[in-house]
Amino acid sequence: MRDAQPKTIFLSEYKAPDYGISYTELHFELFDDHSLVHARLHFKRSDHASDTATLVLNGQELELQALALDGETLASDDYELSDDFLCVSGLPASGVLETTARIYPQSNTSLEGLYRSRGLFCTQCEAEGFRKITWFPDRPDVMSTYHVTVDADARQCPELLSNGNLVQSMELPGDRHRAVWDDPFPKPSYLFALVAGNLSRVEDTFITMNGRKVRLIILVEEKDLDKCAHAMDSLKRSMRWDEERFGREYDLDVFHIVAVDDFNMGAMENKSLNIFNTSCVLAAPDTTTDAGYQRIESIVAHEYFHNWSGNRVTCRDWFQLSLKEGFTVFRDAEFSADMGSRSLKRVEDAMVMRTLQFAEDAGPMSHPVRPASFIEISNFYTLTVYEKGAEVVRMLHTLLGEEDFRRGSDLYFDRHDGQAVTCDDFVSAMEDASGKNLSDFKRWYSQAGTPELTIRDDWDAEQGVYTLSVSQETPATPGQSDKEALVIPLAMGLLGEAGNLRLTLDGEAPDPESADNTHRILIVDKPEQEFRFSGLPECPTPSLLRGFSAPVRVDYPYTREQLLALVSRDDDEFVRWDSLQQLMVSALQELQAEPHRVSLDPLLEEAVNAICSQSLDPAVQADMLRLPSETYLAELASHSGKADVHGIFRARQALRQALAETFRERWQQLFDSYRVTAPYAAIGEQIGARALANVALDYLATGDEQGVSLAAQYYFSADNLTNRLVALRTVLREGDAALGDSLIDDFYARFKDETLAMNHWLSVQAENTSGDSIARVRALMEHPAYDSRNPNKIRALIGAFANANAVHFHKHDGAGYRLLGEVVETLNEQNPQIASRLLTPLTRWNNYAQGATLMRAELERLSELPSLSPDVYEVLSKSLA
Ligand code: 0A1
Ligand code: ZN
Repeated sequence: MRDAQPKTIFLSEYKAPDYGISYTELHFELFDDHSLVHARLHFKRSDHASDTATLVLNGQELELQALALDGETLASDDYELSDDFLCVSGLPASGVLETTARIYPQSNTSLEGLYRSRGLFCTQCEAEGFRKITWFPDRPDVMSTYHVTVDADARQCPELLSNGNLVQSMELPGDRHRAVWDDPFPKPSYLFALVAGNLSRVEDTFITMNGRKVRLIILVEEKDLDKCAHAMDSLKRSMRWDEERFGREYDLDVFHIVAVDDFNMGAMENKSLNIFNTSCVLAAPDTTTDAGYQRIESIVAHEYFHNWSGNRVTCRDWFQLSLKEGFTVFRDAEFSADMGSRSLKRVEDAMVMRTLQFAEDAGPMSHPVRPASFIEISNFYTLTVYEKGAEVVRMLHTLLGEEDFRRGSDLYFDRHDGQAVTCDDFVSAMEDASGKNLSDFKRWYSQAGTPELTIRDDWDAEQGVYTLSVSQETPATPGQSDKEALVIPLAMGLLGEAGNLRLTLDGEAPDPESADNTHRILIVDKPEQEFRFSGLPECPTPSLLRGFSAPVRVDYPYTREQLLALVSRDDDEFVRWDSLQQLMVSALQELQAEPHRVSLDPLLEEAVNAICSQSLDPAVQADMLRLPSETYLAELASHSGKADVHGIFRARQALRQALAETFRERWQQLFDSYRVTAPYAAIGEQIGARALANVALDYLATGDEQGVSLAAQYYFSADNLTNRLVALRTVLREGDAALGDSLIDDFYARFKDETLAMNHWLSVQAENTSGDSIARVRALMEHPAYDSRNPNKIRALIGAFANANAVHFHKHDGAGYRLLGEVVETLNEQNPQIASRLLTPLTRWNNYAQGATLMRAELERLSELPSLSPDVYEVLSKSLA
């Protein structure tokens, strides 16, 4: 926390460093009440730097104990020490700078740098945490090899780990011991890691494509040893997949995953020593949902894939964050698609984009995939950098095709191995490998906001010619009022009475041989364009943005009949899902306008019938039959006006009720036929069946006493967390309060010692809209199951309340906003990263008619606090601008 106004950093001001550090020796002495960090930095002046250049080292919250150059203590006029820097001048062209820092991991609550989680020493250095460990040029373009010595108490810390290979271990006097680690791969400081503590291990091996044996080690608290199998399997599958799909082999003889309870994010890809939030590694049927199992698989894969896309080739500066994150999310999404169902993964990713990323892109923190400026980089680990960044890579894949894309990725890794590079370098490799000019495409990296495609059509019955007119527009975003046209791959087809029609696009020779002549990728790259299809026997219905081929909104005036046709018969499962969502959205909008309307639109009824009766992947079917979420509906409403969360809530209740009643028999049939009776396994087949049976159960219990008792029975007979939570949520929503309370108590009695299950217990109650949610959340903040310093608990209770209980968060008296504001106020001092993330729902004040004034007032109150962290300051100042 500093009092000076935080500074904005600009991409345009990037300068290569004046000194490199080729080799870094660190010696840690860990004690209970403090730690000492001795560093020996082997520096070398860069060719471009002047002889008098200063060596600038970042350092925060460090106490200087010793400082020497090439073995000689430095005189005080040779260096300058401030809160954030150590600057040394008068240096030779190369040499060794030695420092000793005293630090206090036990009182580090920010969870950046070296800190303690349940006694365990662990580190989190991305993005700028290394500077809280020692003085160093803490920027990703300074890559160094590391040699790390760790000394600690032998009984408290039997495990001493760092990156690379263990080269020595020995006992020391006074019941202490030492381990020495050497990492031969040059890396930026953000990939440094250290772990010391009492952990138990699960071990396995992997034989790489070239026959090398790699030891795989997962380290957890002893009580969690039985929850590691799923992560280990996921790791082995990821390693094989990266060899097969991207030709990437693991490069060291050992790979560690360590699970820690107190962690700001999901996980971290430190070289050979990944550190994970326990919630992203540990899996057991009673404490992990199906979605949790899938999330663990994809995060384990994501972190592993970073070994190439992030570690071997890293980012030149933090503006390039999406270079590693967008590419790695694309890689993990492809992995998940290959492990499970491709259409399901696409539908679920599109849901996240449209619900959350579009909202971010339209809000006050909107920024391009490659931001041009920031105050605090931690605020830019966003859906835009990660998910939209991955969509940008996916579009490149679509434009180039799998073969050229793979060639481009091979070239990128070959060309830049061991370097810190930019998004431009990535695109250049794709250009050079494919021979395609991607200079216009690159605007996706620099332009913020969600483009909107307005599509209209014309049918010339006489000529059999169908014309699509497409125009694109990207709305202004903060600091970017003028937008240019983007290159948008628009995947599409045309649906006729008997199925998808063969397509002949003007200017394209008909190709009767092509097996795939009902599907096209139109390249939309101008403000306005026309695409003419000839030789058509009938006026078609356009099937647009198949597979969510670009992160854009589409405005085409579908009739309900057309949507029904697409739901029932289109070839593309994303379009089928989306069309049913559109039918539900328009039914919900009507219900909002006319709350007493009773009858269900017959076309929606037919569409639901069609989906229920076809044999589709049950997991996709389940997503199709679920109501659009309140958050998505609020995002849509605020795109065209203001959102009324109370109206949305009531309309959803009414539509749920109507669907429940109209299809009662269907729900019963689906529930009976998909209910899983075999013992729990987190395998695709069971996960899909459970999803569908559980959607059916939710409808069965809607406004129906018998259905509620069925849900209660389902709760008690569940052998897994997925079913138990679905039943619990349903009973809380539909049953009486006494029954709800008894299940909440039962859940607590069963799982009070399982902290990850307790997180769900907190969330379910925070999201429960019955009764006084605010009083309940405040009471839970005092409950032993809560811990106001643990990010998982904060997200589970406060995050769930603010993001998933809109009617109470937006209570008219502003009590929900105040609750969030109070928590942010405390966290601003304790853990600024979590504080600023938690603020997100308040930053969207402009989307709401009723709450706007009170939401802004809460932001203003916070902005007047005496010592704002840069993290919170940035979000507040941009939200109030
Ligand atoms: N690079 C990690 C995410 C991560 C980012 C920042 C962190 O601390 C501020 C921690 C983890 C990933 O993409 O998984
Ligand atoms: Zn990542």
